[in-house]
Amino acid sequence: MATSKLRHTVSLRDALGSVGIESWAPVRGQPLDAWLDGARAAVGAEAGAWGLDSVECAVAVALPYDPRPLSPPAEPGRFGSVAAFASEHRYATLSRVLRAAAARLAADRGLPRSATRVAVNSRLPEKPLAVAAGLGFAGRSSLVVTRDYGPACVLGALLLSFDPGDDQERGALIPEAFTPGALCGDCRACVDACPTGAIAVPGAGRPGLDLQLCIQYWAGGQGVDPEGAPDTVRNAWGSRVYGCDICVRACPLSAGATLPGADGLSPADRARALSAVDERRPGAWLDLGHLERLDDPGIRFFFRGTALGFSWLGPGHIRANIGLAARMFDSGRRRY
Ligand code: B12
Ligand code: SF4
Ligand code: SF4
Repeated sequence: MATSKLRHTVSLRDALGSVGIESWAPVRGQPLDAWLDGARAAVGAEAGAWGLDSVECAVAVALPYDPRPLSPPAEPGRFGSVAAFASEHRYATLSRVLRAAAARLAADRGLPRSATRVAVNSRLPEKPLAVAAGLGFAGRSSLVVTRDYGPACVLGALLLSFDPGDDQERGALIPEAFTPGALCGDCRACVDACPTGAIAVPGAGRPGLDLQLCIQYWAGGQGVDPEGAPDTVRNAWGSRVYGCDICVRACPLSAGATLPGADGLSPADRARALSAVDERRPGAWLDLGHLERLDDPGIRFFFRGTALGFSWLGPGHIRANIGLAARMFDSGRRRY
């Protein structure tokens, strides 16, 4: 798309920096075309709504978080945990700041807002875009291990129907970066840490992640019933209400998100400061007794606007997660 001004004053770096994004990289040319082909296949009829045919530059973005466990509240009670990516609504925060950056880029070029699209936890292939951009490589856990934060980050994409120019590309590391585990070397920390054996042992034949064994597949997967999870998963459930931080926490490269800089703040601390007050819900610890007493409208109200409020995760699913967490808590199996 041609811009209405010959010169612009707001670069990609300005726009993303002004909203607090520290890790990002653009994809253009042939790598972008290859990604767009995959994206069209992934979203099918929604390709038009995403404006995929007019994308000239796609920017992959990572927002870090701290995956380490917080101590449960000191007061007596039965508490269930929510994983770090969802205890505060990181997807909402990233989406909001990217929309602000996109609006600034478009306005500076005299373009309508529709010249930009933002994708966060969407149906678009966000992990392959991050790898194509050179933000990181596909880890054994199947998560993108970013250079800056390891897997301890959520990902997003800014799709632009113009080329913002002037910013350097990193480019994918090497083709192997797209194959889960190929660049992990001898490390198998996530394989060993996963409580259900969901992550393939190197050289064992079975590739990637076994979804049927992943706790979060059953806690947050679309259309699955957590009560139907295999015993291996139910026995390792702990008192989780939603999410599992174990493979992220185990990765040595996640230290990049939590190591404090000279000012005492880590990238995860700075990213957390971007959250609006209403994005800091539902919190890392939830009172299981209270949740067990809620009816469906009560559950909907409690989780509205949080990462557990997505339409596909109805109150019945959340109630089943709560029931499993409460049973595990009461039987003393409280691993988080
Ligand atoms: C469905 C989904 C899940 C499912 C299935 C995950 C899976 N690994 O298959 C469940 C519910 C289990 C899940 C769990 C989690 N998820 Co999730 N999930 C998604 C979602 C919405 C879609 C992914 C998907 O299935 N796409 C469709 C398939 C066909 O595409 P694909 O995964 O890219 O795989 C294809 C190819 O790309 C290739 N491939 C396979 N694996 C990989 C890995 C890489 C890196 C590459 C390049 C290619 C590749 O083979 C596939 C066939 O073509 C994405 C958002 C998104 N749009 O990517 C988040 C996303 C992957 N999840 C995310 C997170 C944070 C998590 C959890 C850590 C949350 C938690 N704490 O509980 C766990 C981690 C579990 C794990 N070890 O993967 C982040 C990952 C961030 C990162 N650094 O990588 C994402 C990107 C959301 C976001 N925007 O930040 N998730
Ligand atoms: S999210 Fe939990 S259960 Fe799933 S692969 Fe990671 S460690 Fe294993
Ligand atoms: S923990 Fe090790 S094996 Fe797993 S993704 Fe990180 S680097 Fe790769």
